[in-house]
Amino acid sequence: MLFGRTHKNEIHLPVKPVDKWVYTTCGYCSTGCSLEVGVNAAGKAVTARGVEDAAVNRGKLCLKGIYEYEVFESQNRGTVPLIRKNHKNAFEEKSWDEALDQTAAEISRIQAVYGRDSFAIVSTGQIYTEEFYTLGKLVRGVIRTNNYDGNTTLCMASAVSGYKRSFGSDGPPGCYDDFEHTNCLFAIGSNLPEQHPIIYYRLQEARTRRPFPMIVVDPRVTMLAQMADIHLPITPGTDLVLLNAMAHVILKEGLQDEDYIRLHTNGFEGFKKLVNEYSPEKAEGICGIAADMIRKVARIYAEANAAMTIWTMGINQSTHGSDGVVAINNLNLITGNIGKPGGTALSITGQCNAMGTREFSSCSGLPAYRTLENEADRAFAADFWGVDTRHFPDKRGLTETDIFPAIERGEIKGLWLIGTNPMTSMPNTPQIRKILDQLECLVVQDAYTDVETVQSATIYLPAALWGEKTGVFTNTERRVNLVRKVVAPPGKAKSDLWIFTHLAKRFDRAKEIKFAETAAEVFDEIREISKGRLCDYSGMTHEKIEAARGIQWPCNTDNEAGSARLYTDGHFQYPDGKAKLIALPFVDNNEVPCQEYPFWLNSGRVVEHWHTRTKTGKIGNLNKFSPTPFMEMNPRMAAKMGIAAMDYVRVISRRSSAIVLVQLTERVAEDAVFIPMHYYNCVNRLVKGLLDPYSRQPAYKQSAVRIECLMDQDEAAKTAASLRDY
Ligand SMILES: Nc1nc2c(c(=O)[nH]1)N[C@H]1C(S)=C(S)[C@@H](COP(=O)(O)OP(=O)(O)OC[C@H]3O[C@@H](n4cnc5c(=O)[nH]c(N)nc54)[C@H](O)[C@@H]3O)O[C@H]1N2
Ligand SMILES: Nc1nc2c(c(=O)[nH]1)N[C@H]1C(S)=C(S)[C@@H](COP(=O)(O)OP(=O)(O)OC[C@H]3O[C@@H](n4cnc5c(=O)[nH]c(N)nc54)[C@H](O)[C@@H]3O)O[C@H]1N2
Ligand code: SF4
Ligand SMILES: [Mo]
Repeated sequence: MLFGRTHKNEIHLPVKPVDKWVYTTCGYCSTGCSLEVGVNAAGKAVTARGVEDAAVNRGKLCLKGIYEYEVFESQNRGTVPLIRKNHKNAFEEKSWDEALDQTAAEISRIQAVYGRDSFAIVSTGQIYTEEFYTLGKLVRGVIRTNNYDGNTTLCMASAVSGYKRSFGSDGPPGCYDDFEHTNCLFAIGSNLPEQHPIIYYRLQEARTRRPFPMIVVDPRVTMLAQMADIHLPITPGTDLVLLNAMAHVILKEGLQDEDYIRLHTNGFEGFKKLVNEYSPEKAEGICGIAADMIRKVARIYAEANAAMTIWTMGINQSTHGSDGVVAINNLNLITGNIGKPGGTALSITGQCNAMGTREFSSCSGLPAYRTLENEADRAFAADFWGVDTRHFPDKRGLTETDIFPAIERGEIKGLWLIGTNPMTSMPNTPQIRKILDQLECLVVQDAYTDVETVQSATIYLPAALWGEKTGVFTNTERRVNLVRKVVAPPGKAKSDLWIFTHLAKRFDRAKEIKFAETAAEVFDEIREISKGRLCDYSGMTHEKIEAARGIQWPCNTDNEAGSARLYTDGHFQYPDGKAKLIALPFVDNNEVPCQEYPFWLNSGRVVEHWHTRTKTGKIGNLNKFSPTPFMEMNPRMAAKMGIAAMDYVRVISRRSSAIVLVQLTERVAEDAVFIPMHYYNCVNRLVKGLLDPYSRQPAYKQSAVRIECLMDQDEAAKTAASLRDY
């Protein structure tokens, strides 16, 4: 006899006639999945599929990638340039000529009246590398403001800073294939299954084939923590203490790799002296992890033939973000786990092209990891572009998080935002609104008109989105991958590349500088300018990239197929070729819970939404999972406070307050709550966002709040809705 449901209806997949499949790379997270979009005979995108022979995703996609093609027909796309006198007036539709003339005129006027650096520019991690490169040339060569940054300061700045301090350069040394070789995975402040689902799939596939211990450090019981062998629910903001104590145990018990330390590092003595002060017992008192457990994980890590660490925002978004990254690098250097299969310190990147901006946007320096501080680098870039080297500043200007206070102080009068929405994503958003409204000119270049920042804009430039233009992204493992144009942008929207090159034409000083107009031509320039650098693209072309389904830099004539790992020979980017071991004392400077604000406020992401939801909030199959702001709260604490599931509560910090629905879950500790970052007028009204001293990245993960019950739930629902509607 047969058991089970033997009589099943056949599965019928809806027929979507596809005329051609267009090769792209997903435009959400930095996993970098290859996906093909199916286009019908009428030229409409109707479906998508993962690319089976792609090294990254092997045919798989997460739910965001599957539905990404629906953005082509999403609501509230910008289709025409808009201008108004100030944010209180109504917008008027304008031609591109009028909008670009006015943008150039405003930049010139503000610079003439208040000085070169009084006009600031903040871009993104979500446009193509060719666009970043062109923007960099426009800003450094033509506009010449030094107050130019990317939203990557909210995201990857601590990883960049930490890599530079340890290895002498930015650049993640490892790759996803390291999961196939490692004997221990240490994941700290990263929730891979929700935020990088396909990297997680690669990890799980490797663990299924060949089990190895996974240790997860996160104050919240995330999906990754649930899959771990050991979960360390650390006291928020104290990772540095745990990492120092692990190094303490390793050195005390002689588990370090002496040869590696001697041959490839500097600074061992000072480092040893410092970690000697961080006994597991002392660490336990600060980070809340039992001393014996610290000893245990340190031994597992150091005794593994190959051990790797991955991390994301739990480390980067902290007052010791940069130090946390250096501490991870320290741990890997003393155990000889850099540049070897399965032995690495791999920062899991955020946005689809956060790497591209680091490599080529010239935000914090000059193209291909050149720096403004280095005279030879300045001379090279000036000569390459045909710019007088004296126009380059000799150190980087303000970061995004310092640009806003400078606007408040009246030092910056004009701002151009490209592909970022600080009115929802920066800490303390009520203050951000006041600051933006203070500007004489705010230019917003975005694909959508309902981006909250547009409410304060004087000029709005409608941009084409992913898949409406051609170009490349670099993913977490340094893999450069191609997005081909699938459909035309709506209305008069133009690619960012088009906008940059056409804006450049408005400035007399651009006359001597050549701006390539197509992505393929710009890519040729990138190949040339990167030749011989760590991020060498010289062996790649768009066609080669598509055929290989992505190529990892460095790629040149010696390395035609690209490079899986950096520093395989133990030679680092410091002049003497050695990495630095750096002593890192822990400074406890966070906002911590107190009697008046007794809860830790943690914030982050859910799998179905992307950041400020300008894209995913409009895709029905994604938005339906979490259409409203909510807060995870521990059921025991909720019961003590008389709060039931799905109640509205008011959450109050020293900055402001927000109203959220309560979701009860054991994922959070009794003294902690978690609110996703995706909703306007919500968690970032509350977040303090203290800055890391090196990276200037905000500590989004640690603030103190209190919770108030609301008697009139109908009224609360109305207030919550009105807060969202601005
Ligand atoms: N679905 C989806 N995926 C995304 C994104 C998205 O918006 N949606 N955004 C992309 C971007 S830009 C980024 S940067 C990444 C972010 O990817 P992740 O960093 O993995 O995601 P987050 O949820 O921001 O934070 C990760 C974890 O840090 C933990 N954490 C909080 N405080 C601490 C602490 O003090 N110590 C430690 N060790 N951990 C702590 C949080 O509890 C949380 O589980 O995701 C990328 N992928
Ligand atoms: N509380 C809290 N806040 C956080 C975080 C957190 O963990 N907690 N995480 C921080 C992190 S890691 C990040 S990365 C930031 C993200 O913060 P933002 O960058 O502000 O968020 P996005 O919603 O991704 O904004 C990108 C914008 O670019 C537009 N866009 C998309 N594609 C294109 C294009 O091709 N061209 C142009 N011109 N525009 C385009 C989108 O419509 C959108 O408005 O948020 C930060 N804020
Ligand atoms: S894992 Fe990231 S890159 Fe891959 S499909 Fe999902 S959102 Fe896109
Ligand atoms: Mo990010």
